[in-house]
Amino acid sequence: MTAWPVSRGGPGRGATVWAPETVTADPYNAQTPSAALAEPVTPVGAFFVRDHFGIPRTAPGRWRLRIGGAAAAPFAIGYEELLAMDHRELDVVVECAGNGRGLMTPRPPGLPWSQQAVGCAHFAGVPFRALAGRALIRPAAVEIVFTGADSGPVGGRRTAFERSLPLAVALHPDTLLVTRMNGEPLAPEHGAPVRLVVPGRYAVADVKWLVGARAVTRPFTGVFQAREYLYEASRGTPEGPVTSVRVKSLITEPEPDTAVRRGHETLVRGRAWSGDGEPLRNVEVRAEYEDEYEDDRHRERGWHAALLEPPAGPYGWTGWSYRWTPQRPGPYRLLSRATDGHGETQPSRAPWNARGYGCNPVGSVDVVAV
Ligand SMILES: Nc1nc2c(c(=O)[nH]1)N[C@H]1C(S)=C(S)[C@@H](COP(=O)(O)O)O[C@H]1N2
Ligand SMILES: [Mo]
Repeated sequence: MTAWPVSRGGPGRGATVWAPETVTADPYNAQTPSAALAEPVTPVGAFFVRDHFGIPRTAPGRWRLRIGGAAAAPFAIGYEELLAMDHRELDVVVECAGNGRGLMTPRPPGLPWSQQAVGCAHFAGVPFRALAGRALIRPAAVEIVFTGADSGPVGGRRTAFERSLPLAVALHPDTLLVTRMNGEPLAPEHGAPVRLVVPGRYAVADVKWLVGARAVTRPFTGVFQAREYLYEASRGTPEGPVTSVRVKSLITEPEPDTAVRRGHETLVRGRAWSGDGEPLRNVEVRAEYEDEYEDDRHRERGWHAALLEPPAGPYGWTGWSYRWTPQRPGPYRLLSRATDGHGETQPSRAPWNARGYGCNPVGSVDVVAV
């Protein structure tokens, strides 16, 4: 696992080694430590990992990406050739569609993520569009199917991790074949040597260890497209695929269960983001005293506008802050609520669905005023 020391600063605090918090060992799944979510760019050594199968290791010198299917001029490209092409750099929030599932009741099946299967990285990559142009994709094509080098048994059959994108999304200039994350070559667990990054979509779209891209003339029906990653009202009643990231905010400071001083200003800080490059309209903060917890009658009052930092581009997250002075001694719940340019806002409770996707309730941290 890549991890390196990062000085956290502050009196009495030594260097901290970032490492994701393991959720399952095999396949490897780990979440971003909450302290790392306070960083404007999530360190690679802290970044959450979501793997369905094992991590395939391909030396960059042996890596090939095959582009074909419904295309008049299929071809394969190697790593050096890809590196020599024009790269585009973007800050992108990568969020697992199941992020927050662990907060839903009853708990849907799947990894029990709290709100830490998310991070924001600085990516550099070649727009897929540049390669698609060379392959001369046929007009009949409707989607591109992207294939990872990883595979494993699904229902008794060896299955590769494959996901498709509608042609227009695949050909969007911000859909990237990524070679670098935070200025370094991709780490093995994040898809080395090349992965797809589709800004604004849940991260299941971001196929790691990318080895194939084929144009298809009918919508793809692979397991990870048509059986998994669907919103379902109840088991077996699909309401559509997981696509755009839903608007969300998190509180990163103060930390949960810490003491704040009554009559003194406390800085409440956090991050907010939305999908599809949709700008945030606002982030609001509300402090509830213990007797108001879970009391929906009060829930529409007492929201205060937080100060937004300049956004890190259309797909990054936005830091925000609010100065709060607790008046009474005792337990408080701090809540944060982001609204995007479409007017989409975070619901007060986790929006339940059978597989636990798109869980974006208001951010929440409990503290005690002393
Ligand atoms: N090849 C491959 N790509 C994959 C996956 C996978 O299991 N195999 N998992 C997907 C899911 S569900 C998520 S949330 C992201 C996680 O990216 P990360 O591990 O770099 O954070 O990778 C996506 N790409
Ligand atoms: Mo995911």
